[in-house]
Amino acid sequence: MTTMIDSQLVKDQNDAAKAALDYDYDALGTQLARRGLDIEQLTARAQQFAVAIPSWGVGTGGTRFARFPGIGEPRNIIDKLEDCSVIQQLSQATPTVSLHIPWDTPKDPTELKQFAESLGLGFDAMNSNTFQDQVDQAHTYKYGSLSAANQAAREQAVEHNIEVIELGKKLGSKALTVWVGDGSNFPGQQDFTRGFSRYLESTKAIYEALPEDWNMLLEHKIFEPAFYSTVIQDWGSSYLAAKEIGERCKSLVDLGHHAPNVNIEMIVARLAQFGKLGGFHFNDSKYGDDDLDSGSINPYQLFLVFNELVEEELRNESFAPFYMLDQSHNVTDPIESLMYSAAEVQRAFIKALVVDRCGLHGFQENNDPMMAQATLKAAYNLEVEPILQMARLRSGGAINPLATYRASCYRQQCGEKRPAVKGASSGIV
Ligand SMILES: [Mn+2]
Repeated sequence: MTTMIDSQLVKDQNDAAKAALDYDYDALGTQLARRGLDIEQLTARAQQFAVAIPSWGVGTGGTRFARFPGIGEPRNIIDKLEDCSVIQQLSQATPTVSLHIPWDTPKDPTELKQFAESLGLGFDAMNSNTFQDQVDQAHTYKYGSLSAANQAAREQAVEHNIEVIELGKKLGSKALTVWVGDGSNFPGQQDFTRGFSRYLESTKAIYEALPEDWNMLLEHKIFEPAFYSTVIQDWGSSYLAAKEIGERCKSLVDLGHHAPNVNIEMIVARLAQFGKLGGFHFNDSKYGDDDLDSGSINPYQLFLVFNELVEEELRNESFAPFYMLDQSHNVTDPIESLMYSAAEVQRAFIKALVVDRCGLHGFQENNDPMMAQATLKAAYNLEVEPILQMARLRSGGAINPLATYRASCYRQQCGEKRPAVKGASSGIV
């Protein structure tokens, strides 16, 4: 397997950090034992944890309004996969990549799959794109795609999604994520009911092309680019559509796609209870769909989401939603941000495993809100960093991914071998 960062450098960095880690790990192990928990089991769970990297997330400089190109930014899917492999090499929590088509359309899918495998990477959910027009496209999506009034535009959008499925089959993917920007800017512009009916008809046609072992994930978003109404604007619309379309069609929750203060963890519980929670796009936000790094603004919310996921896992052994990061902004090195975010999501998961479930359920049933919330906080406030560090070390990653990455000078090397491309495309969804 090819590693982009010299494994000797990773080892040297780890050797220097190992004594402190052993001390912290032992101390945490003792503390967890007092709570009746085995640190080794938690570390094994951390090692098994995986979240996919969005191919668009490794691009530097993109915002909705302008681009500020960064040093050595990836120019194509090959460069993007190399950057993703650095994230995986050091974090050991991101073994797969989620592609966006046509941004990442490969010339030869078989070659791309082999190249990814040589870097130790696989492919997660495929993302279609009918929210912008491509060069040489016959019918515009200006007034919608899967729900468009124009039948030819709808057929074109369905056909594109089926092409994405076909490509994904060659790459070893197992899911198609569909997000459409379809909606309206003015009251009266579109008929809510007819638009939703057309969307259902189109997505059913896509679902018919879905392989037996695939899932179709519907991503809802409250607004933008449409500012008055959006066809799949909330989890209710997403759930209704997923239920209409078929058993393997489920809802995908992007944490940034809700109104401020919405109780996202309860949405997660609702969808999971009825077998329709298909996956996540993890990110964080202060105001809207900010696409900031996971856990950077509201880490407690992320923990509460995982608290619901762990509850569901206990109820349903086959529960296995798709986990993806979805972030992109322009002030950090994306490799650093994605490594850090993957660890934040992993941290929320481990903390949720630390919750005294039995105690919590008792406090809930006996109406003791004080102790119920204190039980959650007792897990949330625990510093589980030594578990994450040990999991990375044992999986062959870096105890301290950021420090090791900076010591490698990978970005500077990219700056030399990847000359800047002016006006390269980037996108946020
Ligand atoms: Mn998303």
